[in-house]
Amino acid sequence: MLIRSKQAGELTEAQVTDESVYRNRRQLLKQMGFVGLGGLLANPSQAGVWSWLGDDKPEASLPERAALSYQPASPISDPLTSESKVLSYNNFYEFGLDKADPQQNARNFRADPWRLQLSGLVEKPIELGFEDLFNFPLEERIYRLRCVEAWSMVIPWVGFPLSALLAKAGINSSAKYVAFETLYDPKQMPGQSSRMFGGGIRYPYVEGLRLDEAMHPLTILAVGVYGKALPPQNGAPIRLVVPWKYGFKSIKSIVGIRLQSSQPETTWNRAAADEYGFYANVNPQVDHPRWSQAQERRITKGGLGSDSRIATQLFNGYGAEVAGLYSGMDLRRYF
Ligand SMILES: Nc1nc2c(c(=O)[nH]1)N[C@H]1C(S)=C(S)[C@@H](COP(=O)(O)O)O[C@H]1N2
Ligand SMILES: [Mo]
Repeated sequence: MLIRSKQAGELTEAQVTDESVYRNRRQLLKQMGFVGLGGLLANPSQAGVWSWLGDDKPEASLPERAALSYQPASPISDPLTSESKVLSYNNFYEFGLDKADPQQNARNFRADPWRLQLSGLVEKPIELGFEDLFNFPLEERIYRLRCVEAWSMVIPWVGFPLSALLAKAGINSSAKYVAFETLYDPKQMPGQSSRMFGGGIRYPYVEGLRLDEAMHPLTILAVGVYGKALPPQNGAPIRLVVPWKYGFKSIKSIVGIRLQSSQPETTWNRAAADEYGFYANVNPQVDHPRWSQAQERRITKGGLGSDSRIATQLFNGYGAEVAGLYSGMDLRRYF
């Protein structure tokens, strides 16, 4: 992991320093007051400070996440879900089915080096390496995340609009949909090599959006959460976030993005077409065949009695921004 400065190609000392040593330096800097609330801003003038602190001992803990520099979000009225909950209560079947599995089983996941390919109906295909992912102007976005399982969180992501990447490639006029694909690496992702461990879905995990949904300003590619690079369990190094749709649309650890003319297959639709549609817009009036979607359990801190049951909102509360994408569509049929 590394600290990314916004200037392209510029290496900070963190990138050329052994991770465990760097981690301890950061700890020290924090105590010394060099690391502010918003995280350590990547700033070349701080490089000199690192070098004083070269000989502290490594410690064993969860992998440190690199601090990012970004434009902060304006706050929203919903209280944030705690960072520890966001990082420990996950759906990422490649690393197991229980909510606590991804954090445990993805500990040693290697997100660097990475290769993300943008292909299909574009003027110029693009390939991004790990460091390129952090070279877009990063913004914080505080979004509600509503899982189809009827729980929800409020999460401060750091990322950039998907449209910024698509625009770089130049979209062909025949493109109507965008297909996404997660890394396929059964050696690193135990769920991909065991039906029991991985829930029996077909891998790699795939997802898709209509082009206008993909270009919508609320649709982002996230590279961070809570001010730092994504941890593996949340989809490192880059994942989709589409806040008005059920969480399963927000595909993690993406290696492929393809523009195409036909509607892409999606993992959950393939697994159970009567339960999970292509659109998957959050809708309290369209129940899952096996449970109601009228309400949700809002997770804030976690712990006994801290969750609350609240009404689910159409389009997860983003109707003012996105309802126009679906005007004239029967949302029961296109669920
Ligand atoms: N590749 C992949 N992406 C995935 C999933 C998954 O199992 N595999 N789970 C989805 C589901 S069901 C949800 S609710 C969100 C959860 O994101 P979070 O763990 O970061 O909160 O990730 C989505 N993206
Ligand atoms: Mo989900």
